[in-house]
Amino acid sequence: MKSYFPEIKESVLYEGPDSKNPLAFRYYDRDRVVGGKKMSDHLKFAVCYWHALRGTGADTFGGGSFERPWGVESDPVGAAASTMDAAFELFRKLGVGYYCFHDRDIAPETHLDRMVERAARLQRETGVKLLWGTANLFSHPRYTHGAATNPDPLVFAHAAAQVRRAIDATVELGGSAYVFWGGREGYTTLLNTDMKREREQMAAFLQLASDYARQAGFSGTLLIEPKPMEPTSHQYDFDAATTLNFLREFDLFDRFELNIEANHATLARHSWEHDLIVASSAGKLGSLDINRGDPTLGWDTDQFPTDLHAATMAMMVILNQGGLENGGLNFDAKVRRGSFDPVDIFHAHIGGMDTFARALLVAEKIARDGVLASAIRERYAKFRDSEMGRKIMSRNVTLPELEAWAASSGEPERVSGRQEALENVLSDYLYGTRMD
Ligand code: XUL
Ligand code: CO
Repeated sequence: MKSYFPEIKESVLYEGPDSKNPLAFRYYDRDRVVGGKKMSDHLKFAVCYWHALRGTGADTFGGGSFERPWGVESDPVGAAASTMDAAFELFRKLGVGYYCFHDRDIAPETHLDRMVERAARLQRETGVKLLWGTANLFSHPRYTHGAATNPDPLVFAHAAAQVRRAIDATVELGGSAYVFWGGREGYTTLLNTDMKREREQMAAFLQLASDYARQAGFSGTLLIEPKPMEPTSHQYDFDAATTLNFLREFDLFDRFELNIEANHATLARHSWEHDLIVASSAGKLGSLDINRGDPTLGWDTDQFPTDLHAATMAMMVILNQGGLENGGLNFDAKVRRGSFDPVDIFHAHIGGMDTFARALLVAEKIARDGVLASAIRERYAKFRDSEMGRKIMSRNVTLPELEAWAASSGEPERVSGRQEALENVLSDYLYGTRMD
């Protein structure tokens, strides 16, 4: 059988932190037990099919720069088939357990069933599983003015048909989640937009689609992926808080969880951990897209994760909520335009997997030592452990009573937040000796 990545002989191996082999893992040691669970169970990495296999290197100033040995056949089904063979060779050699797809990356428009059959066979042969599927409701010109939020119900119907098929494909391939990303569900000008109506249309779409998923036997998690803008000027699923409000407003809260992408959070001017904590504290953090942006650029650059600090903060949130159940860590990242060799795809994933493996080790040690958690616990001790604190939290007090208490107790003691001291503790875990 043809090999698309002949540079990698069998599979990428763990060689330990001292290894200088650029095609080996230095931290990701899949069977190593961390906090009672295997690394590979904590870190359910998923290769993202669209960027890894279908990425061309195109940007807003130029077309594709990659020449790939797959997907070159003149008939579209043949091209889709060789792309899928290359995909599974990549998954297998990297040793990732999962992948994610859009319907349109694995198959041309009328050939989804055929490609799903091929994917099912390749999954059986390699043991690689589907983390989540989704429908591309943004590339086709019919979706120019949105899919569910389009002013034309016929476009809504096309989108519904496409989602139906993508859900069927996800069920057939045993996917543990299904994602809705509202690519063009937003506006580019309010001069032509009835925002109230468009948000109601979107709620109707999500209700119908989630009804269908359950009827079709999908028992996994339905996820919504917030993003503030791009390609629209404003997307209705702006960030985690906005999306949670939307779900509550339209009585959809029990049906969905969130897939929080790093670069989307930063485009909303949040840190990634901000959006992760917003989702997690509502009990709604289902899955993560683990790319990163470029702090000097204001668009979705979808770069591979290399930032140990950001990855550690993410792993702290995940550990704190006891894992992700049906979710995982989807890369949703692409190699840069100048990194056009197929082997660059390996370097990129190896770096990302090692970054998260290291972040897991740091986050688990931080949790085990309990230093940061106890700082937070102590900070709220007065509220938590006092009679007045409890009365406030149970709303069992009036403003005049609080006024009387304030008057009789005098000025509150001033307590430092110790931000810099805590930052130093974190740095010591990340770069110092607390991990030794
Ligand atoms: C776009 C994005 C999507 C979703 C799936 O910014 O992140 O690729 O992850 O549609
Ligand atoms: Co994404």
